[in-house]
Amino acid sequence: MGKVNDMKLHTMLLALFGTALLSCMPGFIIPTTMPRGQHADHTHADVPLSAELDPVMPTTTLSSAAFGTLALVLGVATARQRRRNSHITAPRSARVGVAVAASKVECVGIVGSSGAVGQEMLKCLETRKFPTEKVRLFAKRAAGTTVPSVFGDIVVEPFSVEAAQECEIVLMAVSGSFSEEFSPKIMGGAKNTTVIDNSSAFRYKDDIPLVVPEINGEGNSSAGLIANPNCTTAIGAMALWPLHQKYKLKKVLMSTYQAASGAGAEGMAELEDGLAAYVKDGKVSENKVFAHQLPFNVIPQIDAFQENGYTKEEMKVTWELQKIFGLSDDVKVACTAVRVPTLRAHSESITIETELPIDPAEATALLKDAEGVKVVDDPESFLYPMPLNATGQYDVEVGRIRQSLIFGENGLEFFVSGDQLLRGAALNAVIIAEQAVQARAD
Ligand code: 2RA
Repeated sequence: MGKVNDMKLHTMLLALFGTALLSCMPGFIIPTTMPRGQHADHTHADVPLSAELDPVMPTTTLSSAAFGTLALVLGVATARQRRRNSHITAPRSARVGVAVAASKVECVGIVGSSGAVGQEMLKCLETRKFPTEKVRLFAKRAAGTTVPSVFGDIVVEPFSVEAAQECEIVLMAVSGSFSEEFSPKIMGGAKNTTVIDNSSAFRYKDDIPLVVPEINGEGNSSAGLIANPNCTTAIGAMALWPLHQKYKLKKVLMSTYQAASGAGAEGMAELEDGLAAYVKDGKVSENKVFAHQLPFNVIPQIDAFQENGYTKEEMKVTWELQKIFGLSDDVKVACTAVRVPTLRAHSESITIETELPIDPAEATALLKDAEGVKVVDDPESFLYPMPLNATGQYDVEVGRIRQSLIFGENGLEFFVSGDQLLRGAALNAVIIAEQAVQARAD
């Protein structure tokens, strides 16, 4: 075999191996590029990777040898990091649902089940052994297909309010406009259906609870309609809440590093295709989803700019932390949200000023005990939160914990990485559902 053929074979093997390796990694999703309606990053829907009722579901299929090589590098790095972190304990957030084992419902429905969030919801129901007899899946284009699951083979159904109302719990992984129209129609009915909505449609309505279950689930789990927060808020909230309880937040300054998948399957595809084109032709392909080229770049704009100069993504952090934590108006929260060329898991650099003096060692001990938080903070051993490690994990990683040079003994700085499809979407919704099952039994 000639040298060129040898090289081709070598490259193909690398591609195949890289792809196979990634497909074995839980939570590491590589999308096939299936065109959907295009949306610029600043206007994208609030439910990443899930469309109205028939989102693209990324699966592991890569054709480009160049990208396979990239996948190999990413895969090896992830596996290596996982091994280095193998001392870290299993997710504590799993404990939140344990109490529901004694209660059970007949049916849980997922609307928008073929999107990434919908699929992650099913995985969470499975891995957490959700106490239900049956799971029903609703989607448009995927209707009629069969999804094997631990609940048996599930035939995906076309959505109808009547069918969804046959479930006691319905998880909505759809766009804001779809949810706005149908969630109120689904809730209640013969089964007194509880709707848990992952869109932004109801988040800021006074009479709808906005819930991170470990924080304000209690007392909110018997509501007919419960909203899930934006992923950026949910990830930061996990670290901020225990600190707020003990030291009382005065100011929160957040800068985010948000993965391409926050902008949907098209966002991931644009990053991958751009990198593949660069490897092949030395030129990144044209951006359509993001306002600018994402490969080799960072973009300080996510969602639309508001009159005050902040983007909507940034204001969501302010509005939602205020609502979930019940913060008074004199607690100030500000965020700068930035898109970075990673595939999955968002990271956040957070600085806080607190009313009470805050000692980094004491704060670290507090965070180690906090539900849904994993402290990864051993800089000497190069251990700190990173999106590659946070991918596929229930817990949000917190590290780089240090006294703030700005706020002195009343200030702390830290870095957070969390899987936004899990903590920021599917897992959060499923834990809310577990609490709702318990509330129905009480
Ligand atoms: C993003 N947080 O990353 C948004 C998705 N809701 O774009």
